[in-house]
Amino acid sequence: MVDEALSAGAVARRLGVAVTTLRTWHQRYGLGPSEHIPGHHRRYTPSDLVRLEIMRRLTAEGVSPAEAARWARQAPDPTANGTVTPARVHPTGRDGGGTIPVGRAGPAARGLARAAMRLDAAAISETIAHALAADGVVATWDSLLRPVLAGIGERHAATSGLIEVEHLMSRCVSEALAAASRAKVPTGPARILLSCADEEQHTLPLEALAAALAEAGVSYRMLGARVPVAALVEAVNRTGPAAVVLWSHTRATADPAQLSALLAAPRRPLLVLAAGPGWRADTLPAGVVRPVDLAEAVSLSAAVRDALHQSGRD
Ligand code: B12
Repeated sequence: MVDEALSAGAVARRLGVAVTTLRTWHQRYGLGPSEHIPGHHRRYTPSDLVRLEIMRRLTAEGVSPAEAARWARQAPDPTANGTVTPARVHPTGRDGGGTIPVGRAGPAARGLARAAMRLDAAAISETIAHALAADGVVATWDSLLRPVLAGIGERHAATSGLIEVEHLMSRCVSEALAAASRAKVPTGPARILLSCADEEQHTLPLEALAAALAEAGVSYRMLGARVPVAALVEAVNRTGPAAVVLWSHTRATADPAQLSALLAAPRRPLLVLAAGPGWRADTLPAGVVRPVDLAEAVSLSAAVRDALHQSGRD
């Protein structure tokens, strides 16, 4: 441990904060160096560093230092050799304690985050349905749902907790997006195929895309989660889509061979979109397009549908 332990100066440089800030975090919030060798200055261990990194990230997002410190202290010890004890001890109250950071998102997102912490499904659903009706799918996704989902992910990464919040929230988001999709079923042939990569379970962004396409009057087919590549190619060959959107949320599911298989399919789509943060730009086969957000995925899909329509091929 001694070898790995760091001085306050070294930790400050790594985190990009002043040494005085570290001192304040130590004195006020107990996030100090835990390695003590008699006769030497105290040193920061890798576990201390993990806690301080959480503290830095959350305070940068606007979470109060006291609140950030509470989450930081709960972080599992990464050096505990398989015996990580996730912080499931929630400090206070019905909402399980703590908050979900939503960055600069507005009051609706804060309200949604609080409802999620309380596991208040009715309030979650009501907030999302209201936003969808008032602002449409893309704005609701970008300004309300994404910040809260990302905040839940952030908290989960810091504490290993909130799995129940993540599941309830996912369920409510799915239901609301499905209801929005059902409310405006587009007519015309479904020329856009939406699919998750093999073993990919993160479907919500694709569900948002489906609802946004429905809202824009673009027909689609949704294959959903965990689609093996052979099944994806089979669906392409049977339905001849103009565009395929393949979602990967994590590196683990982002095998570019899936994209190559689409490009090599007998009924090769005009457009193959590699969507989601899992894909690495430098590993994508030539000819694959990577949309940066929901709005771009919608406009690219609509453009391909329109091009097909104008050429009289649909
Ligand atoms: C909800 C959720 C789940 C739900 C999914 C439910 C569902 N039906 O989708 C469940 C519980 C199933 C789940 C499971 C898992 N999850 Co999860 N999950 C999440 C969470 C909280 C939100 C996912 C989401 O919808 N994100 C959408 C938005 C919020 O993502 P974003 O980054 O802002 O979006 C970017 C781009 O995607 C783009 N964009 C945004 N929207 C759109 C839309 C379109 C159409 C396009 C083109 C682009 C685009 O713009 C953004 C800018 O970068 C994330 C946290 C997170 N930050 O994403 C973790 C997260 C993705 N999950 C994570 C993990 C580890 C898992 C599990 C492995 C956990 C486990 N141990 O079992 C499994 C994975 C299973 C699998 N093989 O797929 C990690 C991934 C870490 C990594 N990078 O590898 C995350 C980041 C949480 C974390 N911080 O640890 N998860």
